[in-house]
Amino acid sequence: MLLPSENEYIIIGDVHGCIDELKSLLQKQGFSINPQGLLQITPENEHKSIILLGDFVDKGSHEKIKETIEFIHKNYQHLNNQRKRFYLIEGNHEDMVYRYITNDPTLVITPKSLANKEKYYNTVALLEETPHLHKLFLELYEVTDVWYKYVHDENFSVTFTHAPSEEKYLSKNTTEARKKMIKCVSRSKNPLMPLDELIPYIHQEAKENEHYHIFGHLSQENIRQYKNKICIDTSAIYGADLSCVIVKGNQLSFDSVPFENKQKKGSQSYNKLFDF
Ligand SMILES: [Mn+2]
Repeated sequence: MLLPSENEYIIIGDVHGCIDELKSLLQKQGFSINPQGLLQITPENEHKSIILLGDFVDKGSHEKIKETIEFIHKNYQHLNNQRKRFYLIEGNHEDMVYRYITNDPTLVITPKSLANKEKYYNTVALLEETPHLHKLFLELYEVTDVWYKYVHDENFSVTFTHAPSEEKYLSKNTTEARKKMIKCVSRSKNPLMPLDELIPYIHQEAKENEHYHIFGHLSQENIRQYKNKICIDTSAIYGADLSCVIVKGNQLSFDSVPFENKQKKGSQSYNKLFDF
């Protein structure tokens, strides 16, 4: 979906229940939050829009995932009241949680998949025991998009997707392309393979131009950029940072906030992108 180019965008990487860090990052970017948990629109920030790059659920604690869903839902309605200011991109975690809670018939249930459901998709149990959150999640899922594209002019554009994907799939709406933009080949199934070998297309297709592709999904120690390819998943839930990119006119800038230790962090051995 094409984004209106006259606005400024704050695009935030994989939240995974890091609600405190999400609020801190938004506050750092000029949004104060009122006692009801609503982001305040002011003359200083009214031209700014917020995009979450996918994977706002799972990995965090149930308590924090609950707060995250409620905060996003409330502010999605609030910020989009007058014009659209809040956008959600679908990540593989939203996709899988949706499939589990709607009993997707294409999900093959095996002992392994049930173990995975508990291990990787802990939001499912939370939604199954909390009808109110189940409803909020479904409403959010319905309004997600798989990609957004910002075009400033013929020299500068930015495409946003959750996962890195080959360029031939970017901004396409076929079932295959949508799948590829939501999830790439799994690292956990190929633990010994360097990431740059696992998804070689990302560096091979990278170009020295200002038609950027910004994605998350691959938790990294810091923002990773190679030419026009940028990963902004900086592992908030693993105790590192929650990061965003700000798009204004034909300029990109970055910002981050650290993990606040208000919930247990996950453990992760980093598999570095653009490690050459
Ligand atoms: Mn992901």
